[in-house]
Amino acid sequence: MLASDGGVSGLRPVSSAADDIGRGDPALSTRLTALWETPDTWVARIATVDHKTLGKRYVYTAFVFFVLGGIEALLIRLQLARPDNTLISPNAYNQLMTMHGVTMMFLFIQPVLSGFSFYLTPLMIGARELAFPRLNAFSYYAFLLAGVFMYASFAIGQAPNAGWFNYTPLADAVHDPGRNIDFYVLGLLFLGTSTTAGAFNSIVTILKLRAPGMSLSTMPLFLWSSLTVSFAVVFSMPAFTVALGFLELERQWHFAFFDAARGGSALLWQHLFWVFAHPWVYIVFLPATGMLSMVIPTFCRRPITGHTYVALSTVATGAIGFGVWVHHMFATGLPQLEMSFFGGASMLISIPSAVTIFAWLATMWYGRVVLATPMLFALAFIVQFVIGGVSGVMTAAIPFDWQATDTYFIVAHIHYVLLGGSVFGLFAGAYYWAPKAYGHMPNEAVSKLAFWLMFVGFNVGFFPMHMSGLLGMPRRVYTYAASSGLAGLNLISTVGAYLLAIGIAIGLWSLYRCRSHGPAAGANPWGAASLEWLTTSPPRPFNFAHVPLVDSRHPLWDGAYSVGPSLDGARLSPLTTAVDGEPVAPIALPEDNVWSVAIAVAMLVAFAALLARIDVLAAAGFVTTLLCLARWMWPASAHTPAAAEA
Ligand code: HEM
Ligand SMILES: [Cu+2]
Repeated sequence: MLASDGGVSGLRPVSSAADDIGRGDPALSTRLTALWETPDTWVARIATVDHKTLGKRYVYTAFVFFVLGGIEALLIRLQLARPDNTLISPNAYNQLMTMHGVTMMFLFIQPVLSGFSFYLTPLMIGARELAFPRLNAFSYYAFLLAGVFMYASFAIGQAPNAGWFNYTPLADAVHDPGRNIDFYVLGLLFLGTSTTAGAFNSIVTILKLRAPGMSLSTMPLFLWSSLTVSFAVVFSMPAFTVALGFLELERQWHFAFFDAARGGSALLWQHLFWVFAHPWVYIVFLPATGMLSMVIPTFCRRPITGHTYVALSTVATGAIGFGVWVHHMFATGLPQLEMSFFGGASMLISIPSAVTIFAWLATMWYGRVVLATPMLFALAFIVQFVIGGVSGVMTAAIPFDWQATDTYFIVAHIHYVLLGGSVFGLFAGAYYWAPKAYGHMPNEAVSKLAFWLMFVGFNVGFFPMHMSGLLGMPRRVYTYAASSGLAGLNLISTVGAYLLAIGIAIGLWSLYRCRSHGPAAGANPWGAASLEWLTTSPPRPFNFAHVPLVDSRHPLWDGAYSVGPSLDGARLSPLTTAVDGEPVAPIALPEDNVWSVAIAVAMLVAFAALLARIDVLAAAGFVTTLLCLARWMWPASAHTPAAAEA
């Protein structure tokens, strides 16, 4: 598609053959559609395992949680706009502040990035589905129901209230006797099953379902991020699961894991939590860098500089991320020598991130930058992430951390990384891939307005928090005294937050609108290089009519792909070797089914019963879960496809 179609000047597809695959053969299209399409009925829609449908559902659901978390943030900022404000009670403030953090970290940013990855991965690797489509459906429903479960806490006025990291002894049954913490613990245990299942799904898909010829060294960088964070989930989640399990055992059945008076250790929670949660910070950040590594080369019209180093840096960040957790515990009185190692490791980890940033800068330096909306978000990401990185390295210095910890300096730091970084990267990706998913271009003028409001609002809102923090404004307090001299900075922060919120609202609206409005996008509106731009926009139910065979990091720029077999005898996708992408055989993928949903519902019943302390019902829920699982795994003899014709 030429630039004039998309309204973005300066972009031209390099390969004009881009959207030709499978167009010439309508009979083939019909055959494949019959195999892969989900019928248009309610039951079928619930039972669907289509990665594009589920990926979009993931993203929409996560954005609903983003809006909820955003409303909580706006209430917090309203309360803090003036000193000695009485709008929100201390008790309500604790719940809003905790649910804001929990929502943003667990119900929004990780699921939304996963949703993108479930939608995009098969398209990027030339496959027809994820490796485990039914597991993907389970992941989605478990995520949805775990989120609903946690939000149900507001209905009885007992939302989690001990901060997103839920420290003991504050969170034990003595100090927090309501159901608040049980919602946190049981909800996150439930959600963890979804996250873990999704991680295994990504790992196997990326390693085994790549198009023939796509080796690890030629696969797109976004997939290196997905692969890295999926491994990080697999290795970090168990620590959190153990911590949550211990806490619930202590709260309900009087075990003594964290109670110092009975021989437990309150710090045990902090260790287990941060062994998980520091990697989590990368789990919710690296996918956004992966998105940038796709966006930047496209809008610089050249391959990324140092592809291999960016891939290695991603893996290195994921790995070193497991060795820095104690930097969250510098103020707990651990031995000096031990802490200094963690301080050093925390500084070290900035090196791979710097490598990635320099690779992007070099790409821009040698390329011809086109300032379309995705690229603007990418540039803002770089600026804001560098600021967040600098404040991060500052807090890795232990004496500085002692001054800054538990102040708004930290609130500024985390938002520069997670909002200025992850969320801006996410918007870069959303504007970049929306034309693929919807087939229409977003309105450039409205998108740019959204960008500038977000950029200005974010920096006006959050930069002053560095100052208010250094001046002594503690985090997690519901108000401050007029005499503290913090009123001016807080008012500025509140104004910025509301500007940011307006920008986000306009941005989300403009993205949603291009579902049905705007110029047609065509297969490859940005003239991008990777395989997802080879198929139609929006992609058909079977993604690719013919298996693409690839031989390059930039197949659409080099024209280095060819048309493989159509595999139209059953639901088939090619299986390849993990490293080189040598073809093995086509594999058959499962049909739509309702058991994934049934399992998620049975688990919801079990967790709700644990919360309500109805042990018999909880046991029944878990047994039903196992029965549904057995039914799910039962071999479907009638449908086993005959040996696939290659
Ligand atoms: C929509 C714009 C946002 C605004 C205006 C905002 C505002 C705030 C404020 C004022 C606090 C401090 C509350 C306190 O310490 O009393 C806070 C805490 C926090 N925010 Fe945000 N935030 C926003 C978006 C995000 C996003 C996108 C994320 C993560 C992806 C995030 C993650 C957190 C976390 C983890 C905390 C710490 C909660 C705790 O102390 O337990 N926020 N936010
Ligand atoms: Cu950390």
